[in-house]
Amino acid sequence: MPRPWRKQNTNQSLKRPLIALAGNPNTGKSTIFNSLTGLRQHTGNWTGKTVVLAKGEYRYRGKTITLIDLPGIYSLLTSSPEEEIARDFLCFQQPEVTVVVVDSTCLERNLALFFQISEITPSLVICLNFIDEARRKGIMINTSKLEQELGVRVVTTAARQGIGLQELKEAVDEILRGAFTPKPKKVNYSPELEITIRRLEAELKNQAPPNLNRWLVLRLLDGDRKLFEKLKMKERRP
Ligand SMILES: Nc1nc2c(ncn2[C@@H]2O[C@H](COP(=O)(O)OP(=O)(O)O)[C@@H](O)[C@H]2O)c(=O)[nH]1
Ligand SMILES: [Mg+2]
Repeated sequence: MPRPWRKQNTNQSLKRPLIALAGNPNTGKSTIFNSLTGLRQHTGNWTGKTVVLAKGEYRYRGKTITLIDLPGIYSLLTSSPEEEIARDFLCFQQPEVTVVVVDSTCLERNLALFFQISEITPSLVICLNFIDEARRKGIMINTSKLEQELGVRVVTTAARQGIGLQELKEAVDEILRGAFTPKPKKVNYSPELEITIRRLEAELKNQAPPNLNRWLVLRLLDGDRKLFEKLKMKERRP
């Protein structure tokens, strides 16, 4: 099966920071991708349309950044092809930073995905897009409070109008140059589950590939066989 998301094994591409755009469908990911990379990618979200990952580049503060437009997803827990591609990309390609693009007019539903992704990687920026629509609807968002609560940078954008994209690039770069270390708020499960997670993490430490994360441990506890097989494949790879 072709895997368009696998990193090319060239020194050139390995040195470049890899940034992923993740989020629900229709939150403006492709609009942001197109603005930052200058590539023309069709926007629209009929089924299957964005399953092949779009990859582009932008330059910021002397760095060339590789940007990936992940397919729109609502959750990491079901197994539609889109969700599997996005999940596998985040788990196995380990982008340096993932930007979770959120529709500011329905924050609650969109943030559910943020919490799932934060179990895969802490290296996150939240992009509150559609801020123009939110304002039009009289929705006010206290971004500094949200930053405190969630432990990551929150940037507001109106991507169609090109507003806030400079700030978004800066928020990503702050992480890349070590000026800010995101510490996303952890989801706390029941004490029993937390103990089991820790035990499994400790047991797998010496066997599992280095990209083992809390989310994978939870899926293994769930008995996700397919994911288990993928992990074994990763282990065998030199
Ligand atoms: N009003 C407004 N429209 C936006 C904004 N960002 C994207 N759009 C529009 O929303 C629609 C969906 O955007 P798209 O980039 O395809 O979303 P994706 O599914 O996340 O890739 C398109 O018609 C965009 O022009 C924004 O910040 N404000
Ligand atoms: Mg899109």
